[in-house]
Amino acid sequence: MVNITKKEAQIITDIWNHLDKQGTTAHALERVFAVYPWTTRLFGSFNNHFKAGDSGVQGHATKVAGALEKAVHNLHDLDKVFHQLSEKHQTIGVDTQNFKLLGQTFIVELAIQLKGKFTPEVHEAAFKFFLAVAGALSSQYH
Ligand code: HNI
Repeated sequence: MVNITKKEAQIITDIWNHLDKQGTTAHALERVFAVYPWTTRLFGSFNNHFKAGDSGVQGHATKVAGALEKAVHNLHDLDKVFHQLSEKHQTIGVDTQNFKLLGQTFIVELAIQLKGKFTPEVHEAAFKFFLAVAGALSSQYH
């Protein structure tokens, strides 16, 4: 269980509210597909089009960003919020390690966008957020 402090929750909410959610998520996906090519394995329907602007990636970014939006608003109840989504990912056959990889590339996108505002505190808060999300998405795997 990740303990997100009140201050960290505030930072996470602040960043999220000011973010280009769709664009950032699409770029984080492009990056995860490029840096960890095995993550493309379950996206055969994308026909090898893994750039942020490609329609498959855009469509998936909408779904992922929608789920992250829910997470930001339920930081202390993530296992419950992601119960079904965790089951779904297990059924599809997504390796739980991949959740952490996407968290990493999302943080890279945040660093690029926030520039001077990307402080160690922001990094830490974002890191804990994605650790909590990955934990919740893994919670129903057995
Ligand atoms: Ni993920 C479907 C959310 C990481 C592979 N994923 C979804 C859906 C949501 C979602 C929402 C749609 C569910 C539905 O239709 O009922 N995925 C998230 C979130 C993260 C994440 C919040 C992490 C932050 N998913 C990943 C990763 C992979 C992944 C890292 C693989 C590398 N997801 C899938 C696949 C599907 C999927 C495959 C089914 C295809 C699709 O597009 O719906």
